[in-house]
Amino acid sequence: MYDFSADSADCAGALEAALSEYLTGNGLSGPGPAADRLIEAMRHGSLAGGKRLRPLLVRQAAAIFSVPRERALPAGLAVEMVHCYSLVHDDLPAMDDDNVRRGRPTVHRAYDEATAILAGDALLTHAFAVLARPDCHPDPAVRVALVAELAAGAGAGGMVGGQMRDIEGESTRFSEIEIATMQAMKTGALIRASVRMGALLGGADPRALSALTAYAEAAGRAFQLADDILDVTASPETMGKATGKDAEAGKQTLVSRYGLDEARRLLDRIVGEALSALRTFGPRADGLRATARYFASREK
Ligand code: GRG
Repeated sequence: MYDFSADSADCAGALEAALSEYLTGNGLSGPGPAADRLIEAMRHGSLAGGKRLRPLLVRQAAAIFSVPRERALPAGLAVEMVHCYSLVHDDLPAMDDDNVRRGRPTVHRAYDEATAILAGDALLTHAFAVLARPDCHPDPAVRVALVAELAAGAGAGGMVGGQMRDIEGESTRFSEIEIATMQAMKTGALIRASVRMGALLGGADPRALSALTAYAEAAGRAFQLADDILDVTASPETMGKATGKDAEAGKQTLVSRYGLDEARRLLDRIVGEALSALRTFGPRADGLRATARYFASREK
């Protein structure tokens, strides 16, 4: 039987080790050596802490096609590096202006703003270098497909574009569809890319890829809705109110629009959608099933 706790802990451990090994002077050198301060800031922004859910999704989607977990690690590493870069940049004064991330000072607090910008840039850039390496997949066509998938998820039509819409929403009232679109891009696009990259590693046919895309889109919505619910319920000051840190910062969420009870009902429905998208897959999709359920029940 699939054990979510064991698999997610194993994935997080493997990811942390691979990331730590990659983020050394040797791994990062180009025509010249990477500056120590830059390497330290990249390590600060990506190692220690983090649930490593996106690499887990890559691994779980790949498992449907019997891809061994270690073969899914480089693609998972690339997605996690993009995720960590987005958090480093999201914390900057020009964005959310946060002082703490994963229980530690944010990169611009521990170093300085310019270093945090550059550390995020370098994490993003090297993510694609990881995908280009032959150990990511022996077939260069698959590696190219992985690069295109991650770029689409991370770029202007995905995460970065969603962040732009989120910023625009601070001065415009969004419709519910606009909130959902912004969230599908900002948070959902990288979750979608993670699942699809696992499917690409496994050589999924178009039908399987489309079913897994439907799963990923629902899972991404569930993840964001749970995040918005936690924003309200996990903080003692806002407990029971439909205003958490994000809502107070002017961010529009489905919780601030519907209220907590309706948001919780919606979350259950979305998790149901994610699970039904997996109905043609057998027990090998139990990992993805467990993650969708975890998204709805997580406490951090
Ligand atoms: C700045 C280009 C750019 C993009 C920022 C991802 C993002 C877009 C902003 C993060 C803000 C945020 C808290 C969004 C809510 C959803 C989310 C991505 C939460 C953090 O992801 P987790 O819970 O984090 O997987 P860990 O720390 O476990 O990796």
